[in-house]
Amino acid sequence: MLIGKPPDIPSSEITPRKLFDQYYNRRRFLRSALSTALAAGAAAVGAERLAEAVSPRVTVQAGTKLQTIYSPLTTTGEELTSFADITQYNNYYEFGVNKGDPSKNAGKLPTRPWTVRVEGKVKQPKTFDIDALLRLRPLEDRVYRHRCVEAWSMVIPWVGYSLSEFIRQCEPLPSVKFVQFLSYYDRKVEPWSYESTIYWPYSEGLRMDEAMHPLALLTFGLYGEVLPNQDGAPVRIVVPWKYGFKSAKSIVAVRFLDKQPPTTWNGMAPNEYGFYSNVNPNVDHPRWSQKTERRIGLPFYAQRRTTLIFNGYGDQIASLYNGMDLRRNF
Ligand SMILES: Nc1nc2c(c(=O)[nH]1)N[C@H]1C(S)=C(S)[C@@H](COP(=O)(O)O)O[C@H]1N2
Ligand SMILES: [Mo]
Repeated sequence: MLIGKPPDIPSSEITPRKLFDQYYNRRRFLRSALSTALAAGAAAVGAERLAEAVSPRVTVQAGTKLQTIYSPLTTTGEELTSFADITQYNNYYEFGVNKGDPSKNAGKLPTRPWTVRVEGKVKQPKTFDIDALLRLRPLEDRVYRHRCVEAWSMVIPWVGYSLSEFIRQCEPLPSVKFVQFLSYYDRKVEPWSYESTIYWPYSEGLRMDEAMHPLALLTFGLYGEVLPNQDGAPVRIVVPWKYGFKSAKSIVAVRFLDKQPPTTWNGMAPNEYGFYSNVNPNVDHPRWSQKTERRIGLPFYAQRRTTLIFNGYGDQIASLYNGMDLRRNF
């Protein structure tokens, strides 16, 4: 974990929330030291670039800290899910179908060098280097609820900035209606992908107005550190009012389109996974209820809770769906 246990607090009293508050306080003092560290990191990346021709693609060391600022868009009031649960209970089918598989198997995902291609209806196609993306905007700490379509949930302190900030840099044409995200796929690195009959690479998409909403996050880290590979390193999408599968991991391409793109889960089972997939307790999955969810990491008697429409973000995003039948457009 990120910080050691302060000597004056018994470990029984340290909730993840307390840990994070302490972590915030410490960071206020450490900020200048951290920006120096970030600059040093950038220099190291430059050196790595030179070595690229002779050395294999590499993974950025787990635990690398990111310099962050507070975001008013953070969701407050709920206890954070522990770092252990966030990084050991994952859906990342390229690395296996069981929750514990990605943390065991994703170690070899090469996260440097890494680029994100921008394609489709844009002023000009371009490619962003991950380290340029990391410096595009100040990185924010944003705590969001995370609701999987499988009816479990977490509260995750992500690090990133609004996807809209990135999209503006992509210069999409005025005719663009949708944006598609494509995940990294290499069957040699991800032989577990054969366990499922999904169409690879993993593909997801959003309507442009959804993607431009400030809550949609281009995500580089969690708990103040670079994303662990199993959580979608080095860059992923997070859309907190939608089921988790809309949030594609390890993005290598972003495509701007005038038509709705094909997406992995919708293509596999369109009656089970709609394109919109807004969290909605009133529309059950054909095989199970969506009315309640299980909060991961709590004692079993405290796990069950009512699922909130739009995962509780309705005040901010419901107007995106004015006049739409959410049963039909599930
Ligand atoms: N490339 C890719 N992205 C993915 C998935 C996946 O299997 N492959 N699973 C999705 C699902 S179903 C969920 S719930 C979230 C899980 O994110 P987490 O493991 O960081 O909690 O990632 C989503 N993004
Ligand atoms: Mo999910």
